[in-house]
Order: sequence, then C-alpha cells, then structure tokens
Amino acid sequence: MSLSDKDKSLVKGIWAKAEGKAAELGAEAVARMLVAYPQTKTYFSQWGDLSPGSAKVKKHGATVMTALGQVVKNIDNITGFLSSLSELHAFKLRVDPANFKILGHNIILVFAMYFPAEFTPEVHVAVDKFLQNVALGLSEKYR
Ligand code: HNI
Repeated sequence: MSLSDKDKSLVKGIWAKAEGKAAELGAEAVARMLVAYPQTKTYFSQWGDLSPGSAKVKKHGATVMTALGQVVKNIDNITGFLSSLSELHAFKLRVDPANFKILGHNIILVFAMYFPAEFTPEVHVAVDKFLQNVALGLSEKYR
C-alpha cells in the first residue's frame, strides 16, 4: 500500500509537531508495547527493569523515534533506507516481524493521545499507512 503525496505531506506535518517531543512519545510507545503486549519483552530480557519510565525503556524509545524521524525524511525510499536496520532485526536481533505491527499500533495510539486535535481521521490513515510501510521495510530482509 503505497503512500500518496497527500499521505506523505500529512505524515510530515504531524511529525513536525511531534519532533520536539520525539523522545517522550517514543518512550511512551515502547513502554506501552512492553506492558500491553508482554510477549515483546523477550527481546529485552537483558535489560533488567522494563517498567515504564525505566532508563533503558526511555533510551530505546528515543532511539526508535529518531530512526522513524529519519524514515520520514526518506519517505520516498522507505525500504531502501531501512535495509540495514532490517538486516539487524532479522539476523542479529531475530525479532519476529509481527512485532513491528504491534509497535506501530502503540505509536499510533501515542500520537492520538498527544495530539487529539491534530490527529484527524485523514492523519490517522496516513500515519497508519506510513507505519505499515515501515513494518514492510523492516521485514524486507527476512527471506
Ligand atoms: Ni528495534 C534496536 C529501530 C521495532 C527490538 N531498533 C534498534 C535500533 C533502532 C531500532 C534504530 C538501534 C540499532 C543499532 O543499535 O544500530 N526498531 C526500530 C524501528 C522499529 C523497531 C524503527 C519499528 C518502528 N525493535 C522493534 C520491535 C522490537 C525491536 C517491534 C521487538 C519487539 N530493536 C529491538 C532490539 C534492539 C533494537 C532488541 C537492540 C536493543 C539494545 O540496545 O540492545
């Protein structure tokens, strides 16, 4: 499902609003993923404390959102841009790609929480498509 020009501009627009709070949004999304979908915790067992607000969870939230911000800047070449991260998640981290959708869901949720006025149905569709493309891009090397 490719992104239309309108989708791309809506994604860029909401991202511009989110950018200043990217670390906070990412931490919230990752923390919620770990609580609401506890099967995702297996990949982070070496971290010890996985509770919301823990230092590692905060840091990883910032890492993921920074990467997503870079994807937004490369929105015309999502799969190409994510190729090395796909390789890392596939062969080194061995993350089941089903989890990319789970994190995407939590990211959408956090956008809706933080930007209730701006997160219109049109923005929702655009961000959802964007995150589906990110999940596809990250899954590219799993073959
Ligand atoms: Ni993910 C590390 C980006 C989803 C498990 N992940 C990273 C890094 C980036 C990143 C960037 C740091 C790479 C490096 O050190 O070079 N991850 C993303 C993005 C998404 C995503 C953009 C989806 C939107 N990762 C997931 C999911 C899981 C996941 C859904 C598991 C549930 N990622 C990991 C693990 C690491 C990781 C595990 C290593 C963490 C560490 O520091 O030990």
